[in-house]
Amino acid sequence: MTRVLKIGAAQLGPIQRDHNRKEVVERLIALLNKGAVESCDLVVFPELALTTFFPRWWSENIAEFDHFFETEMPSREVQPLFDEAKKLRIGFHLGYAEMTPDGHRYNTSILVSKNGEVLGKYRKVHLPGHEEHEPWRTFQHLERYYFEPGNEFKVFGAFDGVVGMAICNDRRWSETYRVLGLQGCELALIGYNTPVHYPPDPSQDALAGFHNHLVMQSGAYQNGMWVVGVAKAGNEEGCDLLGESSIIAPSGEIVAQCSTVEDELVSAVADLDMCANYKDTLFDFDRYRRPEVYKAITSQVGIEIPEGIEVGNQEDGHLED
Ligand code: CDT
Repeated sequence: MTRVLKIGAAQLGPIQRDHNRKEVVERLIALLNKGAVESCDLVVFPELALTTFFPRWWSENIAEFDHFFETEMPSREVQPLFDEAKKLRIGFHLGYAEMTPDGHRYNTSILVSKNGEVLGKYRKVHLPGHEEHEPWRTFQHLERYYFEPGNEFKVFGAFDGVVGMAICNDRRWSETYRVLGLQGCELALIGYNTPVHYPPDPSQDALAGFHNHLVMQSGAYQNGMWVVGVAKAGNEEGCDLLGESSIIAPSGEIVAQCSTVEDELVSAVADLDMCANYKDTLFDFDRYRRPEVYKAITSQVGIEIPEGIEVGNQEDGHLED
């Protein structure tokens, strides 16, 4: 059996605050059709792909932003996307803001089969930014106010392989890929909304693209998996969002990359059997991993410098000079 998939990374340009779901779903359908022209089996849309990135604004009344959330999936407005994908026999990945019937809010993504069936749901584990109003910022990043965190990285049997999902900031954490990798993940789907400007440390702005690829390429390589990272890009409500959506092979190499900050689809053939080249050799977990040495990774959250180490006070070092 060959396990070769054609994957489309469907980058979105900006979605402004007054754009409605109908307009956005039409754009998603247009990208899906581009995917059909390229014979894609799976099209990957970004994080919060139905709305503007609303956590950039503070509201004293959290419910004021509830209209950015989906209370069901597919909703009436999103149903045409499911219908078109089923008609074209293309699976897809979609990020959106989820409101549960009992009022919990999550930053969520779903994986949908070629038959239009929801195969899996993931709720973002690493919520970046801040909880409180911080008016000094050029724009806010209030994911920790608007969302509750998800609590697991899961994989799903889909597209003849083992597929996992992560969302945006998750991609910066090596634990994300390793926990997926330990479940045999062969394809990780990651949507993102990444402002190029990082208010707490603007010296990182020039490195936004470098860091984006650095983390996803190393995650792919160190776990022998394909990684598809897809942006919502461009100038959204005055905030520049990074593009550079890419499809990354288990070798860590980028095999396709978007060149604009607009709606754009790039595609690549992904051979899932290529994962074994890495999973069975250099990164043969069974043979080489040493979990008994890694205990701090699950027992500890922050940095704990061992007792007896006084930073900046070593007699034999040069730190005092
Ligand atoms: N959406 C998202 O997770 N964005 C973050 C921005 C980090 S700055 C608060 C990211 O890691 O790209």
